[in-house]
Amino acid sequence: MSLENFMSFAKQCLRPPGEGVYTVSNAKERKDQLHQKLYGDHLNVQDAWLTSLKAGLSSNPARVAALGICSDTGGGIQRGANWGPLFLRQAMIEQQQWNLLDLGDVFVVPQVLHDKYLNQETITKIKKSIYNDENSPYPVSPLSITEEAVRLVNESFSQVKLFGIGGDHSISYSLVKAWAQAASRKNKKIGLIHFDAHTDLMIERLGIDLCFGTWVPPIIPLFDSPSDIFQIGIRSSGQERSHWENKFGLHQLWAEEIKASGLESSLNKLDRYLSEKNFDEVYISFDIDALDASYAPATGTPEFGGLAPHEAKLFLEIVGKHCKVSGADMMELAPFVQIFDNPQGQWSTFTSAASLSQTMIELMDKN
Ligand SMILES: [Mn+2]
Repeated sequence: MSLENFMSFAKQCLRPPGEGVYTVSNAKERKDQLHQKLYGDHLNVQDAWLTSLKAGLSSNPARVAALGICSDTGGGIQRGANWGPLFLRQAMIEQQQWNLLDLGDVFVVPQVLHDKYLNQETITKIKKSIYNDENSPYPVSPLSITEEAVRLVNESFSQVKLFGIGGDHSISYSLVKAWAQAASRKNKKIGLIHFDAHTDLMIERLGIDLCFGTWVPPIIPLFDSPSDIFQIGIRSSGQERSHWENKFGLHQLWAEEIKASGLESSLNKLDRYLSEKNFDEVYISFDIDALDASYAPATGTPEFGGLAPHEAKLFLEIVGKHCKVSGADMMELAPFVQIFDNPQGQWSTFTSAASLSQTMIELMDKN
């Protein structure tokens, strides 16, 4: 029954991989290329996707499943992260690293973010347009649909761990929220390891409390203690580290501290933190701007002075050494953003993101 529930949700709210960005003729070649790689010469992509989805979800072995969320409505400096899921899949396929169960993409109406910001009239109109049913029980905005997707997967397929691909970082609000609620129902002691150049700790930005800069505060109460959240790579902030740590009670390791005290001692710091915390399960949220802008310029707010990909990988491995990683995401990949004059920017961003995603998926697969 719950497989049927999920399949009807998928038919309404999800689309085949790469199809979450609504286009009629644009990007057709790129989407076709991905479908050819995933489903061979299948003429009907929708059928091929639903068949593989059903088979994947009804088989028992534990596995990692990918969910693309092609929304950049919660972003705001440079948009374009809606193309992240399609491009990351392609990069990982090129590196022969795509052997996940692919749930597909959340179907995104690009002008809406979360259902709580919409009036009833708008919700009804969107339901009529995208579900052909103004009384549909499903939500209509990307963050709300994402939350429902994670909830349904956790409820019915406990063998599946979700890897989310963004999209702007507001999506992690939904991913982490639904993951944390599922874990706390099982009485698990949970932690969040968050890689980012920015703290994402604003209470509101221009009055919006769920966006790329504000998604962390609303998820803090879902942890036993704010100190169960550890942020790595912070460097672009109007406030000092002590301001954030005192205000919120979480831990931060800034990029300049990593440079000043050396990689070894910074890795040890995370190592000690994780041994003391002894989490049952952790979630890793990775904003690609945690990497230095020379490696990852194709993102909404690239920042210099950040981590090199191999340094980020070492931090991830420390997490995997201590903890069961039961959820993860890769966020803020914006292939068409070109802020700096760097012709290799798109390539290096996606090569780095693909290999770090692969590391996170391996950690999730491991236990
Ligand atoms: Mn972020």
